[in-house]
Amino acid sequence: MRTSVALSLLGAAATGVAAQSQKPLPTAVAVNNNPVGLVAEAVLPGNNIKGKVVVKSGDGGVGTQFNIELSGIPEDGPFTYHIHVNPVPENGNCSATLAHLDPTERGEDPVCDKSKPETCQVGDLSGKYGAITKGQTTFSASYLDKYASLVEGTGAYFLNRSIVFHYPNKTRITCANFKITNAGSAPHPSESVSDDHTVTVTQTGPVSLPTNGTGISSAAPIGTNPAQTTGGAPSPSGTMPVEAGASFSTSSMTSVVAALLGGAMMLML
Ligand SMILES: *[C@@H]1O[C@H](CO)[C@@H](O)[C@H](O)[C@H]1NC(C)=O
Ligand SMILES: *[C@@H]1O[C@H](CO)[C@@H](O)[C@H](O)[C@H]1NC(C)=O
Ligand SMILES: *[C@@H]1O[C@H](CO)[C@@H](O)[C@H](O)[C@H]1NC(C)=O
Ligand SMILES: [Cu+2]
Repeated sequence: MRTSVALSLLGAAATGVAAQSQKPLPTAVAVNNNPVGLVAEAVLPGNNIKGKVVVKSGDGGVGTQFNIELSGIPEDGPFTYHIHVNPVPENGNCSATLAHLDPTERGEDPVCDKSKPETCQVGDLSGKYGAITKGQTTFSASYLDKYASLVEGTGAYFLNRSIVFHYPNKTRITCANFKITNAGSAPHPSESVSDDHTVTVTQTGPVSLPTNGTGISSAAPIGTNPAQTTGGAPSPSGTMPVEAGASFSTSSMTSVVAALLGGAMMLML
C-alpha cells in the first residue's frame, strides 16, 4: 500500500521532470567585446584548497579564458565551483556571496547539460566544464567560456563578484573575489571569432581512495599526494583532455532518479 503510494508519487515527480525538461531554457548571450588584454584573478585564502583562478579576455575580446590551478584539495569530493552573485565580505563569509551568477534566470533545475553550455547558469563553471573529481589533490583546468562577461555594466559581468567552491553536500569550502591585475583596452570587434571548444582538465593523485582503513587524515600536509603517505608509488600525473561537447545527460538522469528514489524511500519509512 505504502509502496504504491510511493510509486505513484514517483511517477508524478518523473512526469514533472519530463515536462520541465521539455520547456526551452533561456540561452546566454555570447560575449565578443571583452576588453582586450584584461587579466584578473581570484586567489583563494588557502585555509584548505589553495590556488587561484586567472581570467583573461579571449583573443580579440571573444569570450573569457579561465585558467585554474589548485592544490591541497581535501579527499571528500567531488567538488563543484561557481561564480556567485556577490563578492565575499571582509570576514570571508562564503555564504554572503548568495546564489550563482544567473543573468538568464534559468535557475538550478534541470541540471546543466555541458553539451549546451549556453543553456546553463552563466556562473555554473563546474556544470559546464566539469567538477573537481574525488580523490585528486591537485586540479588544473583551462577553458574558454563565451558567456561570462568582462564588460562592466552587463548582467553577466563578474569581476565585481566571487568564485565559490563546494563540498558534495553544497557546503561552501572556500571562496575569493576577483581582482583586476591588468586593465584591458577597447576590443576590436571585427576580429574573427575563434571557435575553440577544447577544454583541458588535469588532475593528479590517486583516482580511488584507499580502502584498507588507512584513510588519509585531513591533517595531512596540504598539497601532498596521499599515495606517498600510504606507501604506494606516486601516481603519474594524468592529463585528460575533455571535449566541451561531451554529454553528461545519462549521469544527470541517474542522479535525478536516485534523488526521486531517495524521496520515495523516505516516504515509505
Ligand atoms: C554569513 O552570511 C550569511 C548570509 O548572509 C549569514 O546568514 C551568516 O550569519 C553569516 N555568518 C557569519 C559568521 O557572519
Ligand atoms: C556587478 O556589476 C554589474 C554590472 O556592472 C551590476 O549589474 C551588479 O549589480 C554588480 N554587482 C555587485 C555585487 O556589485
Ligand atoms: C558537508 O560536508 C563536509 C565535508 O564532508 C562536512 O565537514 C560538513 O559538516 C557537511 N555539512 C553538512 C551541513 O552536512
Ligand atoms: Cu556555488
